[in-house]
Amino acid sequence: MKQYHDLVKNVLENGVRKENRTGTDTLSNFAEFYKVDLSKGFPLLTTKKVFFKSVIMELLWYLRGEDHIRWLRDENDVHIWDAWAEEDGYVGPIYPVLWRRFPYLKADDGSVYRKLGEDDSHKAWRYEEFDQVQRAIDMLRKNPNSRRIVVSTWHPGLLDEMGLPPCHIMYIFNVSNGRLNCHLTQRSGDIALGIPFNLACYSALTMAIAQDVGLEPGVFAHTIVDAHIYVNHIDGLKEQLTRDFRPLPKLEINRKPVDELEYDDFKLTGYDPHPSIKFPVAV
Ligand code: DHF
Ligand code: TMP
Repeated sequence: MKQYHDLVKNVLENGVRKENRTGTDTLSNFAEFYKVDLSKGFPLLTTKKVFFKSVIMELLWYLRGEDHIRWLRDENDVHIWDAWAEEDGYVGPIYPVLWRRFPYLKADDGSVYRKLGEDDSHKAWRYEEFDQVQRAIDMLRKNPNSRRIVVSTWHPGLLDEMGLPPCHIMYIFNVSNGRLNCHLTQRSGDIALGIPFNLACYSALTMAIAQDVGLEPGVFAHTIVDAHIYVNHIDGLKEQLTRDFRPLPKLEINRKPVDELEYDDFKLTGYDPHPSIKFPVAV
């Protein structure tokens, strides 16, 4: 994928060295953007092996609405979230909860906030959960031209309860010529480690939702606000840049409602990558 290699080159050449909370410095560019056409193959990098199973399991875990990693780590042996979880698997209200059970309050009269200056002490407030993914699917069916098909994961009131505040802070679906496009806004992106996963995960999500609502997959577009390379990833990435591109694999997803999808419904063919490259993760 040329787009990914261009991103790597651009940050290697122009990145500004920055300290950060992890103790490993980064080279960082502000506001990077690229897009890929999902009709031209599935964007799983071919210049290093990306673990497809981990990508899909992470996506299915996001769709489950849980606040712990037990299904991912203990039942499915995927360990990419282990470092951010407590021993019993608790990670707090991160993506799965924010996608499927975004918390808010509602009063017995239907109001969802206290109007400025209002005395609401006579109202009973209840905890409610908002399923943003289901709303997106419903809107894509009923009103695909809507420009409001947004899933947002930034909840200031919950940040202190999270193992890691969300990096993917919103995604927007957009339908054009019967094709489903998705734009992801990422506040912070680890180019060697996280980005190849994120790009594949959201591309698979777009394809999974497209088949459910009867659209063709379109474009995946990605904005990364702090796009960075950890300095201990530079050598590995330079090695990766010397490798030649191979044809992209194909992903086929069985026709099913998104909530019924399992790993075996995702069929990847023609994936023949260069060997994996070990990049240490900054926790
Ligand atoms: N922190 C940092 N510093 N960078 C990240 O990319 C990151 N990603 C997170 C959580 N925190 C993070 C969630 N996503 C791996 C991939 C994605 C991911 C977390 C970890 C990872 O370890 N990938 C390895 C092994 C893959 C596997 O075993 O399946 C890789 O080589 O790609
Ligand atoms: P931060 O919260 O200080 O920005 O650190 C988060 C790090 O994790 C940062 O390097 C970005 C990276 N990251 C990704 O690139 N993709 C992901 O999906 C996640 C969860 C994190």
